[in-house]
Amino acid sequence: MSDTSMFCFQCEQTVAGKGCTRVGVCGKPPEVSNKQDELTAALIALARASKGAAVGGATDELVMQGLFATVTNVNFDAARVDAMIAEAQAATAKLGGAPAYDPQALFHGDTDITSLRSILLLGLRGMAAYAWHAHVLGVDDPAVTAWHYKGLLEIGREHDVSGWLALIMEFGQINLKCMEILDRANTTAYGHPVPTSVATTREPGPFIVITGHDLLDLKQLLDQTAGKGINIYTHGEMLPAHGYPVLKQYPHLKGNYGTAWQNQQKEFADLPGAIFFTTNCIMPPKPSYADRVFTTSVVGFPGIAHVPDVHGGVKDFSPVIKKALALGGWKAAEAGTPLMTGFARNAVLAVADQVVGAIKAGLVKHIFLVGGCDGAKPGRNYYTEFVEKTPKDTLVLTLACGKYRFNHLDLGKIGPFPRILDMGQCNDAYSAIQVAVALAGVFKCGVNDLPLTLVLSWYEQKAVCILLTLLSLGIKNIRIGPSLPAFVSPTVLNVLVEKFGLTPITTPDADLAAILKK
Ligand code: SF4
Ligand code: SF3
Repeated sequence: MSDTSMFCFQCEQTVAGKGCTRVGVCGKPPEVSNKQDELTAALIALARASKGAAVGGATDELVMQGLFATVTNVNFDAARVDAMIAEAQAATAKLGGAPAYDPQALFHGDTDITSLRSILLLGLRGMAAYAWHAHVLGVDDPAVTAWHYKGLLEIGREHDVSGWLALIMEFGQINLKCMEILDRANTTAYGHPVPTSVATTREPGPFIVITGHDLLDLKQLLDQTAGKGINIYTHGEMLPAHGYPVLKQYPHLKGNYGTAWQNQQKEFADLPGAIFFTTNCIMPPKPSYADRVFTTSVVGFPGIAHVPDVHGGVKDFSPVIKKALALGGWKAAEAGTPLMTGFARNAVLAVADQVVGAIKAGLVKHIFLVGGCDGAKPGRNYYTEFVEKTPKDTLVLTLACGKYRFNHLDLGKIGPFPRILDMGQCNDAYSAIQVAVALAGVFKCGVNDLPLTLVLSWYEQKAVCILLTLLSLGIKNIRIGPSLPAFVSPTVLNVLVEKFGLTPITTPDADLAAILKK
């Protein structure tokens, strides 16, 4: 690849639904895109050197972070990617070396094989993010850690279609385990989420907006800002943090500001507070607020201040705090309508008998899980309209940043439940799976026989790994939008449609009619 050309088709907003070849729609320049491919190739060589087994210690961390750094809207900093390539090469040499992998081979070649290889690689990138979140809380699973290496090793090998499909299904099961350890890590550290009303009122005074998915960063920031007259507001995927008992006890965790990631350039313009990105999704910061943006962990953007990791310790947030104090915050209060969150598996299963009773009594005729990523495309209004049009005797479970399309709607209640139940971040897809499995247990049927339909929105690679987990569990007839992934070839799509009944979304009216007539 020359310095001016690139190839990336890993997210939903890719150019013309085919691939970004000059510059990413996300803002990723060719230099960074090509370096990310080089990093992936260097990690494949490392996995070859380790023969697909986990090496341990800092090398495991490098593998997780190296994959996580290539997720959409995580790292735009070529120097940081270069440093990770050098680390991967050094780790490979330490293991005695291995044949190099050609980065050009990643996304080129036979269309169907490239599609299957990409599905596995992109899923693996998503899982690495979840594994990292569990790891920073001290929770690892040897099988999950090892599968990062195994996946990379296999991506560097030749397989036929059935070989790739078998690997993809095996990966789906490993990712389920990964999501289980993350759920355990979060609930052990912060307690089980409880239903919580989150204020969106702005209060006068200095503040920090924290976004992304990392709850440990939030906890450390809350500790370091306690008693300093600084308010903390969540943004994007950090909203569900308010439901955790350990986090919600901090009085200066004031509420939520803004909506999903794609609105950040508008919502952060001239914001009189510091903005802290713990993970994706970062967009190129505009000059009106770039001086108050901070990143940490694998997130990076050239010229943007970075809070370094402290291995197993406490990060130093003093530059963020200093910036928030200097900016002074909002001058006056501004009222907002509260949002509900905290309906994770423990909260829902605690009232499982009431949910089951409501289904048996015909008060709840159907449950929809409308979850996934948000994004900028106009077609995403589908999800707002879909939820608005769900009949009054149905419940809507939701998770991840796609919820901002409808979490402000008041759809009323069924008995004690609001009709929209926010189960958490995309990380909490495990909660939704557990609820579905528990309901199937009560009704003595399979998940596919429940009055439950999954209507998913995807954008980046974490959604890919969750989808693969759902498929590996045999969950059928999932509806997916707003458009189909560019990396799924027509032949592979046919397999997914035939085997799993995966269905692209059409219109809310047509889809609701089709779902409810069953
Ligand atoms: Fe394009 Fe998405 Fe890749 Fe960015 S991450 S370069 S928008 S496909
Ligand atoms: Fe959102 Fe980026 Fe995927 Fe965690 S924050 S769901 S898009």
